[in-house]
Amino acid sequence: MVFLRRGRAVKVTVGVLVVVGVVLLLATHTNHVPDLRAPRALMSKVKENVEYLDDKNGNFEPAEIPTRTGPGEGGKPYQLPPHKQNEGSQSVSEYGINMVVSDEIAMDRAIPDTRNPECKHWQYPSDLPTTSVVIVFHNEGFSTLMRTVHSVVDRSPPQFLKEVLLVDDFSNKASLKEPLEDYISRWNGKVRLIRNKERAGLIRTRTTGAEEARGDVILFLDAHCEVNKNWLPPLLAPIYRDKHTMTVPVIDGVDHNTFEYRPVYGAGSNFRGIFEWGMLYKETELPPEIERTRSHKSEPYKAPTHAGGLFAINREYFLSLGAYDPGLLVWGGENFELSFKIWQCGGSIEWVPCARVGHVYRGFMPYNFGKLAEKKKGPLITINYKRVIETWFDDKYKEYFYTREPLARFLDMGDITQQLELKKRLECKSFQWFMDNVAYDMVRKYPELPANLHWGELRNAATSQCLDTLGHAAPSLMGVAHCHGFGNNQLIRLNMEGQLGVGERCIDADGQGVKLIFCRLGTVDGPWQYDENTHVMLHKRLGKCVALHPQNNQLILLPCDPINNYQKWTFAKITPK
Ligand code: UD2
Ligand code: MN
Repeated sequence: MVFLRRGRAVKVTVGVLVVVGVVLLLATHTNHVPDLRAPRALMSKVKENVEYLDDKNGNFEPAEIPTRTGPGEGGKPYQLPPHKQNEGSQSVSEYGINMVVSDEIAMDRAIPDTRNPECKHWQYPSDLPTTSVVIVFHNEGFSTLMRTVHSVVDRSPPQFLKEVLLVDDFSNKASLKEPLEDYISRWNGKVRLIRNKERAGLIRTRTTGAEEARGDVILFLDAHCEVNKNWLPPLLAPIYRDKHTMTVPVIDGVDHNTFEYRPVYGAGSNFRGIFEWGMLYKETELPPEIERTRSHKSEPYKAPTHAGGLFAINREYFLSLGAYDPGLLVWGGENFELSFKIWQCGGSIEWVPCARVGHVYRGFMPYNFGKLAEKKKGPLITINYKRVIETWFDDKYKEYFYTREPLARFLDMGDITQQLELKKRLECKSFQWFMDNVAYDMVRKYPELPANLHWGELRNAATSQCLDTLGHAAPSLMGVAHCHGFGNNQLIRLNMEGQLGVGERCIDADGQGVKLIFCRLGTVDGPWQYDENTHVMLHKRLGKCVALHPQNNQLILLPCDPINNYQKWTFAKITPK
């Protein structure tokens, strides 16, 4: 487990070379080239490795900071006193974040070190690339934005931090005008601010940030983050080794109400980013194939995709990939676009357990898409997904997306000629290659989808109402409601294997009624059979049919009666609005 730079190898003694040989052999043997120098305590297998350490290498672990007390210190939750709670709730509706709480907490508070203890021992080269941390923001709260900046400046070795580049996506809050400029002047130019002249959305604003950045590496963060101890070197080292590698930190949670800092999972667990066929982002445990090749749980590992907000990449490499597809609008899908592009066109993505960053997950999106959304008809995020899959998926896989999101077929995604040209010019590999070599564990959870036999609103013949999730999250009872023709909670699909689905959820039934449930991972079949002639929906396992109770309007299963209108259902067409 050695991180060796070519130039330095000449200096080492013959004895050391033998050890290096053994190590390299081991590495090729396991078909796994480790990224970082192993924790020294764990090196005994290959002898002490002190020889490889030249004095310029280091682990960049900062000194312990004396514990402070105060609101939110140590990542503890903070509760407002009663007389401030009202104001607090109001700020949540404005920002999706309790800004009154945030304002009470020091902008340079301490947070718990959530890393695997091994992380303290990794050694990194001394000449890692310089970094521009790029933070795009639109109407974010001042203290959360500045807490992000403080954490970056305070927890990054200064020689690797070229700058923090703030890119304002046309915010209109007074606190983000002069007060922001005044505040960042304390960093004497290390923190730079540029502003969009009109709203561009987060995706295009990130591309602007990349173009303007001055560091070798660009590292994107959301505007409500707190980076954890010694987060930067582990993200830079894999890029230093191979500049076609993009790196991703592990994202811890910061509560939007109390600012409690919570590790997303224990230091011993590792997950990686995947997606389901409706292009919802998911995470899954490291597959055994990868786990087997690893000698340390704190080592970086390859991952098919990432959540989107937080990652580092060589700036020129990012720009050579065309940055983000400029046709993507505002928010969503850009994480997939970049991931497929990187993997299929010869690069790779690594998740880095020793880099932890806290992120405030908001309950809702506090901003609207403004004029950017008016220009496009149809749900903007699905349009983004469509651009991405039409560019990067093979035909077979495109069908899975349209099976899961049938309305997407009718959406206008704009022109993707340039994206297809880029794919050709860079001689990118097929999506099948990506599925076979990178995301091979995905089908274990999200198998290839059988086609839909029917989809649309499921209308009852007696009341003309439609089956509806009623906006409830699974698991919950399904109901009926006035048919609205927009799809969403009323867009029901029945596939060839008898699975009834709505969005990413499935429908089943028991003695209590018809239920919205979590689909059983790894399966695509279900208990349903629809009779196109009699219009009954049979639950094969229970041998009964879906009926609407004439008195209480609830859904129940009854012995099938094809004459009874309360048991008759038709799939009615939905067209995108
Ligand atoms: C996630 C990502 C986010 C982005 C998004 C999909 C994480 C932790 N977050 O949603 O980075 O990839 O998925 O696109 O992975 N912003 C603008 N202009 C806008 C809208 C947002 O500059 O028009 C800024 C916003 O202030 C924030 C960043 O973009 O700094 C991300 O937006 P978000 O925090 O609302 O996205 P999030 O975390 O829900
Ligand atoms: Mn965010």
